[in-house]
Amino acid sequence: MKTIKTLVLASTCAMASAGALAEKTLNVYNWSDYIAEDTLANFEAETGIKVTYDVFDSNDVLEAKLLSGKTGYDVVVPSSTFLARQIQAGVFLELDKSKLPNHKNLDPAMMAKLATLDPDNAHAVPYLWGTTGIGINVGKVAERLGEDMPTDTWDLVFKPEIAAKLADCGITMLDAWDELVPTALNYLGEDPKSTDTKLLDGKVKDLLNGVRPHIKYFHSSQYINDLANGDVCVSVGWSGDILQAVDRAAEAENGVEVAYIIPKEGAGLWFDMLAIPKDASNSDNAHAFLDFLMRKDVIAGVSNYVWYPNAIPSSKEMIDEEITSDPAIYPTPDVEKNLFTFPVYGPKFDRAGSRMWTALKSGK
Ligand code: N2P
Repeated sequence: MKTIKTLVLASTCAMASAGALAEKTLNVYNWSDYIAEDTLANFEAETGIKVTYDVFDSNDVLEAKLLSGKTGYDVVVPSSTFLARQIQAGVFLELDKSKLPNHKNLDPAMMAKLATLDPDNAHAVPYLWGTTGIGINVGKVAERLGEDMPTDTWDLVFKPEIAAKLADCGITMLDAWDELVPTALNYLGEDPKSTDTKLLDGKVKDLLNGVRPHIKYFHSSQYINDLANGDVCVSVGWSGDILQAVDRAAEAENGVEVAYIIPKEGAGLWFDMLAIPKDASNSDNAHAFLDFLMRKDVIAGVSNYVWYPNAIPSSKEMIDEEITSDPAIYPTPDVEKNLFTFPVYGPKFDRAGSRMWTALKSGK
């Protein structure tokens, strides 16, 4: 009898401490190079919540985990167009806004736009946003194309005779067909939001196949260091990541000068969203983390570190002027006119797009 009581007591204690542990943990899955050095430590120090932090560099990878139904994560960061169809698939918790007092800090105009993808902004809040343009090694590109050749054009990566001249120093592309296809469509003078599979398997595929021999690799994070070290010289990439390369090269004083370009033909604009998967075991902690990231000092620290703008207008005064005054980061109305958003793809075009991309990458 005594033994049984002790056992019961022991297991009750074990359960209680497991509960306490669960209450103090948070599993976050975010893009790589997408948070300040001290953000997580500051959150842990303020809340006592221990964060386990994993990174990805592809919406497809995140989506596969979300659709499997068991992510093991409490906070994830899909781009808004992916978020829209993931909401339809029912993978997120509805946010409890009573646990998000800093929600009022979000930019109302941006929230109104995002509500077209997430009605009532019920499932997500914006984290950071940016554009998909081109990073170049200024010196090496000028050596190959001549000082007078304009670099503010997608010709650098989409025109075979120009790409051929740059191939020896390395052209790279994001491994994200959902961004490259609209970018190619826009370059071709078509609607970047088109979901016409004839266009995809015709003009778009031909354009990409035409430059395929000149592409060194398709990857969505390696190019930051490669650009900074001078190992590649033209990368289709994300604004803040290329600006991190600019910064890393300058810090290294290695003679490499990197620049970020929003080409004159236009570039894609996207928003990355914080959301809580339905299987989250620590949803209160997830809300606490979202709320922390909507504090102006916290998110200003992130923007200062990763060179991406955020969705909290009052944080702007705490962001380095070097960043807020750069039209490639905070697009001026003139630049904005040239930006387009990506479509939300349905299953048919999604299958066609990834099939085309897989074939392209393998050189078929
Ligand atoms: C972070 C890049 C995230 C931007 N390195 C892609 N949406």
